[in-house]
Amino acid sequence: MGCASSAPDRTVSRGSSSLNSANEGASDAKNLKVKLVLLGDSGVGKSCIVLRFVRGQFDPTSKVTVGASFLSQTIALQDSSTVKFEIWDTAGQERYAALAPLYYRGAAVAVIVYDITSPESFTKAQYWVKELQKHGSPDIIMALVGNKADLQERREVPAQDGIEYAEKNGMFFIETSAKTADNINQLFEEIAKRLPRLLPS
Ligand SMILES: Nc1nc2c(ncn2[C@@H]2O[C@H](COP(=O)(O)OP(=O)(O)OP(=O)(O)O)[C@@H](O)[C@H]2O)c(=O)[nH]1
Ligand SMILES: [Mg+2]
Repeated sequence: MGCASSAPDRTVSRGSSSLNSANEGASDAKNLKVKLVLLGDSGVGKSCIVLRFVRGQFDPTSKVTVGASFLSQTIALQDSSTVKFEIWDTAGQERYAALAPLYYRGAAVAVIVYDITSPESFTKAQYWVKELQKHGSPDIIMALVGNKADLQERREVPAQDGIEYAEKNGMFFIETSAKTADNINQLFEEIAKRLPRLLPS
């Protein structure tokens, strides 16, 4: 079973406040809805990151994503506002590369993932950053994610390389592990904090 396998579209609230279901369909000042796309080489762990975030699970036996898969998750922030992430988890295999614009077009957030044990995947992440700079929304929020941080002994991409590349490109940087859950919620919480807020009417 792959990490994205048949995970249902679920809404879960975290933190002290509960969801106001009447507001789920639309964005307002307190309840944002954002389109988020994950991009990156095949095997870096995109689907596992989503599965960990949405269902709190990790599946070590993985199937590649075909085309893309969609899940959503709502988080409650400390100020009692909520953010509903509508997540497009794209397929990293080269044969699906031409489909990517269908998913990143109109996305408010792009999460670009590499594997800290794979320099090739770091190069591929830089390709996606450039592609989004050329063809993504001009105000897109980009996060650079070094995943598989649990595999320290096999690390080939120094954290400093990720930090520097992200800084140069105005991105937020974090290292995660979908396996241990390290920094997975923090990734989405940090993104939520960076979203432009609608002014209350
Ligand atoms: N050790 C470790 N393995 C991970 C981690 N995240 C994912 N994996 C493993 O990496 C493999 C690929 O994970 P996926 O999430 O399917 O990769 P993907 O980026 O979605 O790949 P595509 O769908 O082909 O684009 C699986 O065997 C996972 O179990 C992690 O944080 N640590
Ligand atoms: Mg996948």
